[in-house]
Amino acid sequence: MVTCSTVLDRTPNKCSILQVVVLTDVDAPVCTNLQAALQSSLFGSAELRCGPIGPPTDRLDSSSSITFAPGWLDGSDVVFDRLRDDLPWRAMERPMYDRIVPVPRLICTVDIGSLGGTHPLRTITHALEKGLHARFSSVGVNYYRTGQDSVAWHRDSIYKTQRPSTVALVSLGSPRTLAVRAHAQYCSKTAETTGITPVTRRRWRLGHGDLLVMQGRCQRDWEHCVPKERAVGPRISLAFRS
Ligand SMILES: O=C(O)CCC(=O)C(=O)O
Repeated sequence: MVTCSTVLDRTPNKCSILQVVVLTDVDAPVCTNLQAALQSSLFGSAELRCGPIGPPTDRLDSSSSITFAPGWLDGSDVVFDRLRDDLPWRAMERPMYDRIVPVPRLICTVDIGSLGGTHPLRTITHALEKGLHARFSSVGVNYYRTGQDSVAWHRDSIYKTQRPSTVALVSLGSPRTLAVRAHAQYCSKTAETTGITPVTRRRWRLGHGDLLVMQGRCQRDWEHCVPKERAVGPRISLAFRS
């Protein structure tokens, strides 16, 4: 079912977008069972358990840091299967130049308060809130059906709040690369004021049950993406934003 349609201004010589989003409910999961597509990790089939969250593991600069915790979530197989099967996945379209193009992944936003007390997303949210001293009322969930699904370079829109932010990504399913690079404005401003261009690009391989947290000015001064890849299985990412 299409829940919101795009409206184009079709005045001659003009094609501007008045309203941008097309959301289409996707009835059936699009991929095969995780077990068939993924070699199960050592702890993937264990009972759900979240690990501790330590201090940042990587500094991007003096105000932005990354905490990478491989294998943070035990029991990831069950979480993957449940989210894939139960969430109301939606296909989305967006304008790009003068065309409307599909967003290359399925998406869903979950209101944590609407979930039952034993839902795995609640358990994960509580562990993240405790470990990061942050509040997360909703979670954006991405479903990458194949390696051709991806997310382009972007900053999460919370950067507009001007405050330091916390974005926690929990990765389930096939490993994918998360790349981070300095935002163009930040690069030129830093180079102008200090004469030094910041270290521009970092990458992390996010596997089944891994956690990666971006903190400080990561969303303002840096941008991130999940590039397309060949021959990878399905992946779900949970994006918690403070
Ligand atoms: O899938 C990921 O790990 C990243 C997701 C992301 O960048 C986003 O949802 O904005």
